[in-house]
Formats: sequence, C-alpha cells, structure tokens
Amino acid sequence: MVLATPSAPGRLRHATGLELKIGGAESNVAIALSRLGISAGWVSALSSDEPGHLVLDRIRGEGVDTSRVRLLQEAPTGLYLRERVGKSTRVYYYREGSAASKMSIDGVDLEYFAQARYVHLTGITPALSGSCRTFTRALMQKLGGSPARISFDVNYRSKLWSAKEALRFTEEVLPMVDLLFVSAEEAQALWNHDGADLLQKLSEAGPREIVLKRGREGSLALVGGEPIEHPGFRVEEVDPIGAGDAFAAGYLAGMLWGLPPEERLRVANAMGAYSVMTLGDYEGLPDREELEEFLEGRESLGR
Ligand code: ADP
Ligand code: KDG
Repeated sequence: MVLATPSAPGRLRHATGLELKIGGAESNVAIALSRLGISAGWVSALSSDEPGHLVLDRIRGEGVDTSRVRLLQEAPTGLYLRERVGKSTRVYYYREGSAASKMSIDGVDLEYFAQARYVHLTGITPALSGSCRTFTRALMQKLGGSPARISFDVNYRSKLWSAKEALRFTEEVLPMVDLLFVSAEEAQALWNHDGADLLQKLSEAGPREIVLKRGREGSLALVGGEPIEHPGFRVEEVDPIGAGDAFAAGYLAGMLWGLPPEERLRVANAMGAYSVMTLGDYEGLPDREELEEFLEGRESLGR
C-alpha cells in the first residue's frame, strides 16, 4: 500500500502535511530479508499509475524481485493513513476494491513460488476479499507437493475482518503451514489464550514450528515439540510498527542460514528490537554486518 502519515505524532485532523511512504507486512519481510543479503521476491498487484509505481519502485529499490507483480489499469493501489496519538497507532484503510484485493490464483506463476525455499504469507491477504481468501488457500494447496515450505504469520487486523473469521481461516490452513508466527495479542484475540500452551494445541494441527512473539519480553518457539525461549533485547522503543515483520524475517533468515532454533530466536528478537529502536516500518532495518554488530554488542563508528 501507499502509506500517508504525518511526520510528527498527533491527530491526523491537525496534520498540515503527510509523508508518502509504503506499508505492508509482506513487503516489509521481503525488504528485511533483502537487506540481510537473502534473495527475496514480493508478489502482489498494484495500479499501473503513479501510486502503483511509487510502491513498486521503492520495493524494487531495496533489491527485492518484483518481476511477478501485476500492474492493473482498472483498480487503484491500496492506501492507508496512519496517526500516532500517545502510545497508540491508528490506521485508516482505503483498500476495498484495490488491485491487491483482486489477486487470484489464475495466471499465477506457480513455478516461481515452487522454487523458493519459503513462501511467506500472512493473515492480511485473506482478509482483503473473498478472492484473496481463495487465492491464499489455493496457493498453499498447490504448493503442497513442492519443496517450498509455507510460512504463515497470523497478522490479525481487526479493521479488515472479525476475530472469528480470522480464526476460522487460520485453523483451516494450519495443516498446510510448516512455520507459524503468532503474537501474544493475537493468541488472546483469536484463541482467548495467553500463549505458551496454545502452541502445543496449534502444533497438533500441523505446523512443525510455531513461534510466539511477546513484544519486549522476546519470544517462545515450539520446534518439533521442544519449547525454546529467548528474552528480548533491552532497547529504547521509538517506533513499534514493523517489529513483527522484522522478527519474521530474522527467523526466516536464521532458517536459511542453517542456525539452530535458539539462535534463530535470538536473531529474530534482534531484528524485532532493531525495528522498534529505529524509525519507519522497515527503513531502519540492518544489513547483515549491522545485525552482527548488534548481536555482538559492538557499535560501528559510522565514519
Ligand atoms: P507484532 O509487531 O507482530 O505485534 P511484537 O510486538 O511481539 O509483535 O514484536 C515482535 C518482536 O519484536 C518481539 O517478539 C521482540 O523480539 C521484538 N520486540 C518488540 N517490541 C520490543 C521492545 N520494546 N523491545 C525489544 N524487542 C521488542
Ligand atoms: O506490519 C506493519 C505494517 O506495515 C502493516 O501492518 C501494514 O500490512 C499492513 C496492514 O495491512 O496493516
């Protein structure tokens, strides 16, 4: 989506100017991976006009492959406005009928997905429209026999669908998911559960690996039935948006680098922490060297 947001916190109604940025959980993950030196592609639909090119150029400019993005003439690019008032962030979506909401499995290059090590999907796409719901489910089904692993982030957005609908969809696709990400808040909103023992219940439905994000507390994972925990890094939070996406990218990077589960959680926590201590959904994210420096507690001289 195009994201329009005032540069300073405060109510949108008083804003005299807006910064034009881009937003989107899946593109954040792709960009985060690309920064870490991992080959990543982002597949979606945009309008073929200036707003569409704004999104396309920025994602492409981060080294993410956008060759499978469709540019449509008949539908606008999704837009959202965001304001930060006190500790809370509020969003206003303009994405009904957007190009992305029209995604369907027809004409999708399945080979492209099948040759990926991981196909990362989130609960935002199926929340966009009936056709996006069918698309997300069908893509997982069609990749069933391929080597590509399915990673799924629950990413519940209450402004797009109800908790009941999100729960129904998530539980329906769980048997096809290899790696599941869920936050403590989502565990509460969807399953009315406080987390830890929910992982066991969810893993019985299919995913080999489930990761619970716990904000500043860090994270907990259940890997092949084994619980693993890692505390969060102590950092000053300046912008909480995008932490979950950075975390998912860190965990996926850990998988691709062949790190053991505890190390994957550590890298994921470090990425989440890096995200909250820097401004922007993805703008402040580290490259691999900066991540290593952070993990080792070293600070670059910067000159
Ligand atoms: P989401 O952004 O999806 O709601 P969280 O808020 O749990 O998820 O954040 C994802 C991860 O980012 C956490 O598991 C943690 O590793 C890291 N993180 C989030 N907030 C902080 C914080 N204030 N301090 C340090 N790490 C944080
Ligand atoms: O994940 C951080 C935001 O960039 C993301 O929430 C925006 O995809 C988005 C959505 O639909 O809310």
